[in-house]
Amino acid sequence: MTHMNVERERRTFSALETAAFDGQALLERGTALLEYEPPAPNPGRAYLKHCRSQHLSPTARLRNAIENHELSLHYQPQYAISGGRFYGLEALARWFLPSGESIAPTIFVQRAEQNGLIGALGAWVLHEACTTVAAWHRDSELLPILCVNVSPRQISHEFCSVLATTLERTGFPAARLELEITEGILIEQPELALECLAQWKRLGVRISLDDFGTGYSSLNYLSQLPVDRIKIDKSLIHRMSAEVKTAAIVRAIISLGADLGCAVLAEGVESERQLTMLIGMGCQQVQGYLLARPARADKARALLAANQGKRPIPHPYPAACSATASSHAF
Ligand SMILES: [Ca+2]
Repeated sequence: MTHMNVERERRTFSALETAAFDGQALLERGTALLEYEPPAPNPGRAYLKHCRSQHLSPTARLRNAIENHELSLHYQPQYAISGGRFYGLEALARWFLPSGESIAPTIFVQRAEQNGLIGALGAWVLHEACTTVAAWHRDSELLPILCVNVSPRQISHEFCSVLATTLERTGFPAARLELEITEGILIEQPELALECLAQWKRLGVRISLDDFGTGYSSLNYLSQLPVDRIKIDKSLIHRMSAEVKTAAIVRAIISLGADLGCAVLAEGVESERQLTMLIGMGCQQVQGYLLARPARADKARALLAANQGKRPIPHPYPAACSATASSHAF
């Protein structure tokens, strides 16, 4: 560990102590304070350059990558603030070219959404994540909450079938799977979206509302969607230390979550100040580079093992969020 890392760790631990956060346990588990890696410059240009070198269109190249399993998954830990306990893992798709360059997820996910490949990409991510973590469970009883992002463009009856089939074939317990959606799912085909979410709930899967606080963020969505957890968008977390009004919004979302019986997680926590503020506001869960960055499956598994031993994590939040949710959660 470099001197900079050591110093950063020391300062962060001090902040955690001040906030009565169980930072010691967190740090001892070796998960904290990994260096922030800036995104590659001009990620779109690197992708186009690569496609030209392969004499393929960007869409055809992506299709090949999905079919040939060139993508991989990284897993970013999430922590419960109380006790600094490992809460779960968010699966994140990554694409590394043979040259070692990586294609930013924003580039290939957007292209997949625009060119009809999002179904195949989403199905692969779900299957790969469930297969990987189900194997951890079989081998060593490790079973975190597994969070998988679902694009609004994936919402379909076909995806519901993919979900049911994946759970059945991989043996991954539905109650440990959490699908992350955004309010965008209600914009294009709201009736279909609500139908699909009801099907997910019938399968026993949990649902979180991702990127909350951006876009429309209509409170009406919260009453319509059967969500179990709210994830506060990282843009709010980044701005709240400098903007009093943004801090007030974050505090209000945390309070709203508590009133609705939803867990609330803050995304993109990158500084001690942000963490201390969130603890003061009563936030329950955090995710971000301050604590741990996304890691390859083997590293994520090692982190989980170091944090949890061989004990499964107790179910983190028993109640669904909205009145609508309870009608679906049978
Ligand atoms: Ca997410």
